[in-house]
Amino acid sequence: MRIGLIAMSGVRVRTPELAALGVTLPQFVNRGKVIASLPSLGLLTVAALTPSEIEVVYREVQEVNGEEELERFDLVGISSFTAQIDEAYGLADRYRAAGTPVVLGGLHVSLMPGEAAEHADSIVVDGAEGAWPRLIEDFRRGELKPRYEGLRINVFKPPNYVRPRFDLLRGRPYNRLTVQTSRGCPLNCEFCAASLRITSAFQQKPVELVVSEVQAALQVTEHPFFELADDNTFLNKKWGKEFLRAIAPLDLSWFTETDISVADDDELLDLIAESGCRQILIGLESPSREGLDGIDPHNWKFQRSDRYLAAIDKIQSRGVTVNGCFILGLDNHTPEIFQQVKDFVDRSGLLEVQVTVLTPFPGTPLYERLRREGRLLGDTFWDRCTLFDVNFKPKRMSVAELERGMRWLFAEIYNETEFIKRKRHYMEIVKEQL
Ligand code: B12
Repeated sequence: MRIGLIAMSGVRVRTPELAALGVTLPQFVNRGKVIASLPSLGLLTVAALTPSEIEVVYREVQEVNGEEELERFDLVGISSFTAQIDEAYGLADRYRAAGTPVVLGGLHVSLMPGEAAEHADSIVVDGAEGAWPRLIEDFRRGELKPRYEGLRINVFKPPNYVRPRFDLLRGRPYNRLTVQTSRGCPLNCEFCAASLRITSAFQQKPVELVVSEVQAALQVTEHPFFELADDNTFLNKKWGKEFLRAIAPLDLSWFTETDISVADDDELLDLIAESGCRQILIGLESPSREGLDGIDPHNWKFQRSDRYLAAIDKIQSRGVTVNGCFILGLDNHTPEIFQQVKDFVDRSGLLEVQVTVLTPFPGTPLYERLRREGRLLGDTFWDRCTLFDVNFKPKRMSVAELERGMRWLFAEIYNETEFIKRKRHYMEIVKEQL
C-alpha cells in the first residue's frame, strides 16, 4: 500500500496592492521566502503514526491550478490551513474523481468539519494522534468511516506520542525545520487560530522527546535553523530551563514564539541566549494600552503593556532579537494606530517587526463575535485568511482606512533604510552590555 501525504505550502496574500508591495519591499519578500520553505510537521507526524510496513510518500504543493498530473496513491491525506483550503478541496475533489480515497485533516478541517466532509472520504478532527492508526486499520479492512476524532489531550504521552518522520525530508533542500515542544496557550487570545484550537489544555512535551526530535532532524539536514512550532514555548519557566540546558550542547540556531514574561526571568534569558536562540517572536499586538483591552479573557497583555519597552531592551541586550508582532484593526484602534505602531517601533529598538491585520479565522471566538455583530465581510472568505487581507468591518475606522494605513505602515517599516537603522540601534544595545 502507498499513502501520499500532501502539504499545501507557500505563503499567501490576496490584496493585489499588498502583493505588489511584497514584490518591491526587499525585507518583506526575503522573509516570505525564508519561512515558505518549512515542511509540514503535521504530516510528518501523520507519517510516523502510519504502520511501518506501509509506504508513505511526503509531498508539498505550492499552488494548485487543477491541471497538474495526479501521482498515484492508494490513499491520500491532505493537511489544511485556512488560507489554502479551497486549493486543498480542489485537489481532494480531483483525487476522488480519479477513484483515490482522500482523508482531510489539520487546523481548518478541525474547525470546519462539516464543510471539509463534503470533499473527503474521511476527515480527522484535532490531532492525528489517536485517530490515524484506527483509520488505517479500518481502511485496510475496507471500512473507512467518514469521521475520526483525534486527540485533544495527552498527545505527547505514550502510547499516543510519535516522533515526526524527519527522515522523509532527506535529500531535500530545507535550511529550516520545525520542532514542536508544546500545544496550546492558556492566554487564549480571542483571535488565535493556532494549535490552541485543537487542544483542551496546554500540553508540553517532555524535554528528552524534544531533544530526540532535534537529533533526528539533524540527521537529515546539516545545520538547519530550527523554528519551534509552539504557541507559547516558555509558559512554564522550569520546563524552559531544563529544555534550554538540554539543547545548549547541540550548537543549534533557533527561533520561537513566546510571551513577554520571559523578560521577568534573568536566568531563563541567559539560558535562551546561551543555547543559540537567535530570535523570539512576541505577540505585542498593540503599542497602546487601550488597544489591548479585552483581547484575552484575563487581560494579561493589557496589564503588561507598560513593560513592553523595558522587556524588549532586556531580551535584545542578550543578543537575542525580538520580532515584535502587531495586529492592526483591533476594536480600540483608530486611524492613529498606524503612526503609533511606527513610533513604537522607532522607540523600541525592535530589530524585526511583523505587522498583520486582525483576522477572523473560522472557529475562533473572534469569528463568532464579529458574525454576531454583523461585521464580517461575507461568511466565507477562507482564501483571504492570510493575516494581510481585511475580512471584517473595523470598529473605529473604515475598511479602506485600515487597508490604506496598513500599506503605508508596510512601506514605512519594511524598507532597507529603516532596517539598517534598526540594526544599528540593536548593535548598540548589544554592545552596551559587553
Ligand atoms: C510552520 C507554519 C507554516 C509553514 C507550513 C508548512 C507546511 N507546508 O505545512 C508555512 C511557512 C508554509 C506557513 C504558511 C502559512 N501560514 Co503558517 N504556521 C506555521 C506554524 C508556525 C506551525 C504549524 C505547525 O507545524 N504546527 C505543528 C503541527 C504538528 O500541528 P498541525 O499542523 O496542527 O498538525 C496536527 C493536526 O492538525 C493534525 N493534522 C494536520 N494535518 C493533517 C492531515 C491529515 C491527513 C490528518 C489525518 C491530520 C492532520 O495532526 C497533526 C498532529 O497532531 C503555525 C503557528 C504555530 N505556532 O503553530 C502557523 C500557522 C499554522 N500559519 C498560519 C497562517 C495564517 C499561514 C499563512 C496563511 C500565512 C500567509 N499569509 O501566507 C500561510 C498559509 C499556507 C497554506 N498552505 O495554507 C496560521 C493558520 C491559521 C489557520 N487556522 O489556518 C498559524 C496558526 C499562525 C497564526 N498566527 O495564526 N505556515
